[in-house]
Order: sequence, then structure tokens, then C-alpha cells
Amino acid sequence: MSARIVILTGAGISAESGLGTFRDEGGIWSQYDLAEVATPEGFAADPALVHTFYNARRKNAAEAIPNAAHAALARLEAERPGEVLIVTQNIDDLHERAGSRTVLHMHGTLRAATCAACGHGWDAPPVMHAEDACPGCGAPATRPDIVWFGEFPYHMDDIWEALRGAEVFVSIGTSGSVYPAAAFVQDAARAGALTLELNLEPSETRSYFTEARHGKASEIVPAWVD
Ligand code: BV8
Repeated sequence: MSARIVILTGAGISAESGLGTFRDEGGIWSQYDLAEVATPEGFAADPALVHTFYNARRKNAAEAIPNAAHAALARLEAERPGEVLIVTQNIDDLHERAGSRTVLHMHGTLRAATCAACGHGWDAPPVMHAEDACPGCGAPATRPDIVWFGEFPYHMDDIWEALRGAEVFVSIGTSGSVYPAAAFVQDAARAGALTLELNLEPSETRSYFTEARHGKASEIVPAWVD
């Protein structure tokens, strides 16, 4: 997969749409224990708790509205067909609802469900329960199709190929604290790309970027696009 402009997004781009971030003051990881709700071990120990966690986030995401940052990225892609790839760590569908077409969800999405027993995949219902039977094999092993800690992210071969050929790499609304996404700026820089961080504040990987602009995504992303 190739693109001149590769854009990585994180929870910060959806913050002004009302969806929580993870590591800011009062963030999701201060309300829930990551180990209990975002690891395979946590799911095995208490699938009902994990479904409750993701059912609430699925509801919040469905009620959220894309903001000016999502809209600006959709405009950029429309103006430069075939040149823009969004790689998102987010599991909401705000990029798609804003009109972006080329979006890779490396951590999965709330819209998808899968079977922990047979790997069958289907569109997730609004509310999932631990005892729901897999439509494929019938086992009560349904889970959100989301990449948890210790699991391999999706689309990695496409992402690494795109980073090798990118002219510009832009990171928006991410703290740079989760790998392998946090290392993408280094992969892009090694390939000679210009690297730009657009974030509320300097991220953990700020030093790897050629340039950084700090502020709210709904303001600094349209300013960069337009
Ligand atoms: C893996 C589930 C093997 C979905 C999540 C080194 C190499 C490789 C792996 C590791 C490594 N070191 C450690 C690891 C293991 C681990 C990891 O990174 N641990 C961390 C804690 C150290 N990684 C994994 O397990 C990954 N798998 O490594 O497989 C492998 C090895 C090599 C190569 C390939 C594979 C799997 C990681 C996925 C885990 N799943 N969540 C969900 O519930 O959502 S991660 C979780 O954090 C979320 O998915 C989120 O996407 C992700 C990153 O968080 P951010 O999006 O950055 O959000 P955060 O709150 O942190 O920051 C928000 C930012 O926005 C802030 O900077 C803030 O200032 C800014 N902001 C706020 N408001 C605004 C704003 N910006 C602009 N405008 C605003 N209004």
C-alpha cells in the first residue's frame, strides 16, 4: 500500500467529539484497569466486564459526531486522491463518518466482532454479551474485534510498506506511548519523510519529529490541511 502522506491518529483527534482519551487527566486508563479490559488475559478472566467496557464505548462512539479535524482529513483525501492514508489507533468510526475512505484501523474497530474460538468475524451488534454464540461455530466465545495489549496489530505489512514510501508522516492526537505505532515516526524518518506532530502537547516521541504544532486538533489540523 503506498501513499505520499501517511497520517497516524490517536484518541486526541476524537477528544473534541466527546470520546475519552486514555492517558490524559481522568482518562480511560484512570477509570479502568487496562489489564482487566484490554488484554486477552483480562477477557478470559471476566468476559462480561470486557463486554460492558466496550458496549459503553460502542454506544459513546455511535453518539459522537466527527469534528473539524476529521472533516479536514477527509477534505485532504478528496483533494489528493490516492495520496493519503490514515492509520488510526482509534476504534471509533469518526474518520469514515467524516468521509475518509482510506483508513486502516490497526487496533481494530468497535463495529466488528470476532470469535475467540474459531476466528469467525461479523458486524458487531450495539450490545454484546459474553454468552452470545458465535454465528460461525456456535461457541459462546464472542469478543470485540479489537487488538489488546500483547496481540498483534492489524495491517502491519501495509503500514510498514506505506511508511517506507511516504513523503510526509503526520501524527495527530497520540501520546506516542503505545508500540508499534509510537515507532512509526522513526520508520518514516528513516525512509526520508518529513515528519510533523499535531497534538495538544508534546508527545513522548516529540524529539523524533521534524516539526510540531501544539493545540486542539479541531483548530490545528484544518490549519495544516488548508
Ligand atoms: C504488540 C485497545 C507485538 C483498543 C489498545 C515495543 C515494540 C512492540 C511492542 C511493545 C513494545 N514495548 C511494549 C510493547 C507492548 C505494548 C505496548 O506498547 N505497551 C505500552 C503500554 C508500553 N504493545 C502491544 O501490546 C501491541 N502489540 O506489540 O504486538 C508486536 C511487536 C512488534 C511489532 C508489531 C507487533 C498492541 C497495542 C494495542 C493495544 N490496544 N487499546 C481500545 O480499547 O481502544 S492501546 C490504547 O492506547 C488505545 O488503543 C490507543 O489507541 C492507544 C494509544 O493511545 P493514544 O491514542 O495515544 O491516546 P492517549 O490518551 O495515550 O493520548 C492522547 C493524546 O491526545 C495525548 O497526547 C493528548 O495530549 C492528546 N490530545 C488530547 N486532547 C486533544 C489532543 N490532541 C489534540 N487535540 C485535542 N483536543
